Amino acid sequence: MLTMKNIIRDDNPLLRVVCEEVILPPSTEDKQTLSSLLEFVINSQDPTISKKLGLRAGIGLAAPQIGVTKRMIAVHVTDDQDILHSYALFNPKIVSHSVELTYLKTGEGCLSVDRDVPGIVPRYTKIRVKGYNVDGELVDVRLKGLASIVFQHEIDHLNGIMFYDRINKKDPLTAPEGAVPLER
Ligand code: K1U
Ligand code: NI
Repeated sequence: MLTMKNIIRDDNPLLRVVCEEVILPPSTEDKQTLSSLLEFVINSQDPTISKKLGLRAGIGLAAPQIGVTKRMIAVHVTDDQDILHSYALFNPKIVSHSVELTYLKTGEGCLSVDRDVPGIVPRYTKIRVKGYNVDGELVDVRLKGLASIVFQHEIDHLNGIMFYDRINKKDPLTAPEGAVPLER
């Protein structure tokens, strides 16, 4: 079972690696790694388990954050309509996206970053993602709102990109023209 000890921090160069595709059908080891990512995120949202294990609550996690530089992510997030978006995917890929941009009004956090980094992180409002579940079956999903933002944050990890790389350094709190703020 993963704990905070398994999560590397942003001084670790592994978070800057462009991760390798997972060979499908997945090996038993890759399946275990993928399942452990989702298990961590679910555990981190359970008050009893997270207190016992000392977990920081998360809504997503990517394999490089546990030092595994392979293309695997987990997302477990409930949207504003109380719909749960729970996914564990190999080789997730954004196949299309909206022109419109959005951003979280409160900014983004990251389990690999132990400090607050204020600033607007522009994201696509809507995305379509294809990937493969733990059994190696194709998953094709359309996402909007917070789930879309979390997917983009996790897929960025697979490309060695941190959320603060996307904050405008000269003007961190000015949104791109037309970008729609999202409250959560
Ligand atoms: O990738 C990660 O480090 C996880 C990260 C995902 C994320 C957060 C915010 C915007 C985009 C992606 C987190 O989960 S940080 C914790 C967090 O934001 C949160 C935790 C519990 C409830 C609600 C939010
Ligand atoms: Ni992160």
